[in-house]
Amino acid sequence: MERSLVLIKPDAVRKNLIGEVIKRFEEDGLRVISLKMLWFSRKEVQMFYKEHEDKPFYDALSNYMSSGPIVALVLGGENVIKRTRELIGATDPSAADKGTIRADFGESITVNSVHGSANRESADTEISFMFSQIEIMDFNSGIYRR
Ligand code: IDP
Ligand code: MG
Repeated sequence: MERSLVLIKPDAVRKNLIGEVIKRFEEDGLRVISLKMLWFSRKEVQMFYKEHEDKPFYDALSNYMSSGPIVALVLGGENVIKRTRELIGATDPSAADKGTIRADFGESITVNSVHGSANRESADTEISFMFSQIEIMDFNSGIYRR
């Protein structure tokens, strides 16, 4: 079954939205198969977002993502990557569809509350960066059947 890496970013943690964000994924039928809280150093943010190292926003992104604690989740489910990105909404909250997490809570194109993996390859890389294998539940085990 497909997996995605989600980060509840520092602004959302600061605004007390951890439960609200997780609720949106759970209500869509997606499953939390791992979860933890941590505080990225700038260097760790830069490793996580290495694909953006040449972008003009890399420095601002590094500052923002290391400004406070985040919550990292692994979600499992059918089409979880696409469904998660739909629930999160477009990168720029002002352009995101009504009812998406970023439209409801994002503050700017940088401070946009949540990260979701873009594709399977990124999901695998990001999950391995954030979690060890024994921290991730087996989505195919019986406990995840409804
Ligand atoms: P995504 O999070 O929607 O996949 P990406 O293009 O992968 O968007 O960018 C990663 C993160 O970098 C965004 O979520 C946002 O926090 C920040 N970011 C992206 N584009 C811009 C921009 O044009 N200006 C400032 N910050 C940006
Ligand atoms: Mg991205």
